[in-house]
Amino acid sequence: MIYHFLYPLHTEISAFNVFRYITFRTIYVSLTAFLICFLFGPWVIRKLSSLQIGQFIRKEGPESHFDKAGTPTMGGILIIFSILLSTLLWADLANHYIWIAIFVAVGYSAIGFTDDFLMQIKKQSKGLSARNKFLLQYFLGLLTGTLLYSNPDFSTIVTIPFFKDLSPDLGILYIPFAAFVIVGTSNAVNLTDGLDGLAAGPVLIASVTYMIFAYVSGHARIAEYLQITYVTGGGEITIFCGALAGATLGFLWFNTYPAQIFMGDVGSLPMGAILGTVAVITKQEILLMIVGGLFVIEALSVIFQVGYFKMTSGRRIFKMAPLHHHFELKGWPEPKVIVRFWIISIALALISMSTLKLR
Ligand code: 57M
Repeated sequence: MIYHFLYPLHTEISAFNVFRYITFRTIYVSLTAFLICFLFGPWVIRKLSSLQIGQFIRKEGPESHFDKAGTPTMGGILIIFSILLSTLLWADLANHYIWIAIFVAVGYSAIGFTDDFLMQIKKQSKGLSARNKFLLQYFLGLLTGTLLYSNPDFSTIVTIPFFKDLSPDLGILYIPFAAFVIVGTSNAVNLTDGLDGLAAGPVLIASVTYMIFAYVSGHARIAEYLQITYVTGGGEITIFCGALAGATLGFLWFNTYPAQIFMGDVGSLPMGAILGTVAVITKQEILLMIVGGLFVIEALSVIFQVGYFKMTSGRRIFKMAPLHHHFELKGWPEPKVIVRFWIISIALALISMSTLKLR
């Protein structure tokens, strides 16, 4: 709203011309989202505690987690509220990519909220069945892919990192491809959210990385110089990445070890889905495998563990999957696992940015 109300006044007050700049609005959407989480966090923690929405800890997990039982969860409600409010304040609401990102955030947080509600409030420890959760996620992913495909300005080519001349055009198959990216990232972030701040840190790093990708791909001259796909109107998604980064940073203030609050599926599912959607909009879909490489590693550790477990009737590759539990059971203190995984995420983000030049 601020953009729509104040920028037009720049003819009378020249200083308001600054509201047209994506860089300026990205800084302030990030600060706004951060402050909303930082200021409302303590109240939300108290409210969730008073409502007794505390984390149920499964007995199969690492023993070190047992004393986490009862930690307030579903803190993702605050994250999503912060992202939506700050975006509505600072983004150009005439931009259709902004509304697609809002649609994904709301849709996936609704799935996560339902899962958390069944698990944490109705005490149905399994929550939504894996099948129903996946079907709902994929339906939303296909809807999002269709919304993008129906936009004549949106390109259906897939950018392959390092190979600037290799850009296959998927045509209508881009719809299921986009759904796969969004659903896969959503579940990978969900699996990663198993230690204090372990998901929030890499989501923060990935959202800052895609903030840069969105800005350069939405800027005609820079996109041409870098020889990357120019996305008409895609630059506004920089603002949404800023909102995600700010909200995640604010939430991390309370979710860092020892966590006072967990985000719940209501936070992890939309965070991953937003990253997947931003990767699709900015035409850096495959690069997400590097930017979000930690999420990929965590998800693959589960796939290999479950597959090997079934093939060998009970033998394991890791002490426990996802990978963060393996290191916990090897004796690494939780903070050591968390910060080392963050370091890996930062390194992967830097490598992904280098691919913009290595083409
Ligand atoms: C998402 N959820 C955390 C919290 C968070 C197939 C299998 C790999 C599925 C997987 C699974 O259930 N994943 C669900 C991960 C859970 O966190 C809650 O869930 C939200 C995110 N969706 O916001 O509300 C637990 O993680 C811990 N946690 C923290 N700090 C945080 O900031 O300490 C979370 C956030 C919380 C808390 O303990 O309760 C989770 O781990 O479930 N299952 C697993 O990951 C299980 N692994 C497993 O079964 N491995 C087997 C399989 C693969 C064959 C094996 O390796 O042998 C582990 N998770 C649990 N117990 N809870 C181990 C068993």
